[in-house]
Amino acid sequence: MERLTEKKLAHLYTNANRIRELIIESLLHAGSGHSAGPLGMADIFSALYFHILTHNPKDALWDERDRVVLSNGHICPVQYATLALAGYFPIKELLTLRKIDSRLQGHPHRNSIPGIETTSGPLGSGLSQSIGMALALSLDKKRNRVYCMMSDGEHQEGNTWEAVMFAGKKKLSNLTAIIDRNNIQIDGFTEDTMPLEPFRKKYEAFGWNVIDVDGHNIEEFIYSVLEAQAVYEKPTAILAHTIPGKGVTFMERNYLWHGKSPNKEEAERAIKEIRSLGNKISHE
Ligand SMILES: Cc1ncc(C[n+]2csc(CCOP(=O)(O)OP(=O)(O)O)c2C)c(N)n1
Ligand SMILES: [Mg+2]
Repeated sequence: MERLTEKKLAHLYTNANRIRELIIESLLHAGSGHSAGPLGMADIFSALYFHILTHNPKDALWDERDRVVLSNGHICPVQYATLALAGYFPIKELLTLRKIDSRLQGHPHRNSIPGIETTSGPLGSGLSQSIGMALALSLDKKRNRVYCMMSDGEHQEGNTWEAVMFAGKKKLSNLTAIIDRNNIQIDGFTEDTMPLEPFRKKYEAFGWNVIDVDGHNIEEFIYSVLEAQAVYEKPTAILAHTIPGKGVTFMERNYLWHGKSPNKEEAERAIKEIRSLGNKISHE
């Protein structure tokens, strides 16, 4: 990973807000879809694709690439926007989100567009898939790393915990789970629906290294990934504390925006607000 300069950091925040704008535009054109999760993960996706990952947008299946598995497939508008901005496919294609015959379906399809490693949507499968990749890469003595993007809500799926247990046993240090700890799920707060706390202790009990970070502090997030890379004999879970809907005040922390897209007036207000952020540090 290259050194993180002030200039690069500002660039990562600018890209995060550009990603937010693209999310809103694509959701407006789609007329349906998920707003809160994608907006909340924009800073992390910017940090990943524009600083952390070893990847090549012109050669998506490059053997040396790191793998990003989007286990919580419903937040794909953030991955689509990031992939387009990084040059995997044309930005204008984002306006085809959720249209019939589009490559950008409401939940990602592996063979549709470059940069998507797995088909997802049914929650709770991504960690097992990531483990398969991480185990195969380590058996082949490859240096590629696997990043599994997960949500807090999908930890209510039992098979997620089978995967957590297996990765701990196998000491998969090339695997990093990045968990969107935004405290919301489809119809309420996680702790009201099915409590996950003590979240950190559960992962630790299964043999994982756990790091809590502010998911809107890109610098802090990048350092947590560097720590994960330095830890041997344990997989790492980064508990990224995020604000659902981050960047659009009227969506922030409101679970009703979990699976709702903005109308024209809401989208205009949202884009105006996001543009006013520029490269301002998101967590300030
Ligand atoms: C196996 C499975 N069960 C149910 C759903 C329906 N579903 C889609 S998103 C979601 C909420 C999960 O919580 P989380 O991912 O934390 O939501 P977010 O933070 O993105 O709002 C549910 C229940 C699903 N996609 N897969
Ligand atoms: Mg959630």
